[in-house]
Amino acid sequence: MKLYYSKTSPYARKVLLLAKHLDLDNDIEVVSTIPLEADDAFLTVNPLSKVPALSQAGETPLFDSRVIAEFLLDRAGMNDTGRNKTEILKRQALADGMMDAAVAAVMESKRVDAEQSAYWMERWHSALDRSIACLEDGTVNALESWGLDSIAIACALDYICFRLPEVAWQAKYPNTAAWYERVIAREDMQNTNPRG
Ligand SMILES: N[C@@H](CCC(=O)N[C@@H](CS)C(=O)NCC(=O)O)C(=O)O
Repeated sequence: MKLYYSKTSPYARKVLLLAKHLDLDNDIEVVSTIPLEADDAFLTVNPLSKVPALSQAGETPLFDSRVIAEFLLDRAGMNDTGRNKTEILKRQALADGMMDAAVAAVMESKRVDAEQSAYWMERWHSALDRSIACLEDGTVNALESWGLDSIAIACALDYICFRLPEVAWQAKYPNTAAWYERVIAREDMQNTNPRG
């Protein structure tokens, strides 16, 4: 399997960490990809021109990160069912939404000042603050072990620290900060550090 990957993409990091967690990473060749410079070969894998995407011989390619995560969990025979699964997917949705807001804010900040929207910046930053408040109010306590939901949340929080250090959420949300400090020290998180 080929995983089209960018080390600065929190969605791609989520998928790679999940594959490692499921012991499937040896089946995966990581293909470093810059989606904004996508060539025709990559566009046939993902017409949306986004990472991550996953291709396998004889199968249609898979995207986005949520679909790839389901595929990996099924392949490993480790997928949950029922209410437990719904809660895991909800926590992943929160994490992915945090990534969406953070990535959008980062992209907006790269536009020339006169073209930036203060309205959208405020909406994305407010969404981030409410989402971390939601983690602090209970979601972070519900993370029982390392798996899709905790991986997704760890990737989202670390992306905010990496790209939006001005958000400075740790002092306001100490339970979440303590959880983040624990998971960021993991070897797999260190090995997929997007910095540098
Ligand atoms: N919903 C998608 C989001 C993926 C995404 O937005 N990836 C970004 C990198 S962080 C990308 O490839 N952007 C290129 C573009 O938007 O053209 C997923 O979960 O995989």
